[in-house]
Amino acid sequence: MAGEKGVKEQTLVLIKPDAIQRGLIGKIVDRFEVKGLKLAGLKMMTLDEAILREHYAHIADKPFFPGLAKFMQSTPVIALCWEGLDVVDTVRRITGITKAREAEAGSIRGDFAMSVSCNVIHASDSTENAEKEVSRFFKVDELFSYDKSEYMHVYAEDELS
Ligand code: IDP
Ligand code: MG
Repeated sequence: MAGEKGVKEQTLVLIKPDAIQRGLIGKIVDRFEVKGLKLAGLKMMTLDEAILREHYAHIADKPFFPGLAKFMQSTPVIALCWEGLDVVDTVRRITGITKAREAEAGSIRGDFAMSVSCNVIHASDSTENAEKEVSRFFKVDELFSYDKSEYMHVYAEDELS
């Protein structure tokens, strides 16, 4: 059974600096688009210390954090808000596990990366965190609500309600 948000559930993806440098933006966006997800927001931004500390609060005391922060600030990142039924879990599955060289083939990290820290994208790990992260990276007027005609082919009628 779908979560209470149904097809309007949202999640945050960040395209990280390694993917920007390696020219993978289009390929990464394509994975989510062809899956049938709806893009609700997209922007390029540089991450300051404050947003990084908040976003990575759960690992801010790890020895690798300073290196990770430097990496995440080495280029702008691209923030995307994707929408769909159970989208948080779906996007995590498409993303693959943190240690990219061991991530499942077919996942984005499994197909495009080898590193633990340079693992091409971030994806929210729970519906609770997704809500916080979407509002951390997007202002209300940067998120868009619109009809996607393709949805009538992506979902069954009862899943859309
Ligand atoms: P996740 O991105 O798969 O959710 P988290 O544990 O939330 O993984 O860690 C956030 C990010 O911190 C990872 O995507 C990766 O870039 C970096 N990271 C996590 N663990 C390590 C590590 O052991 N060494 C270096 N970087 C790490
Ligand atoms: Mg995480």
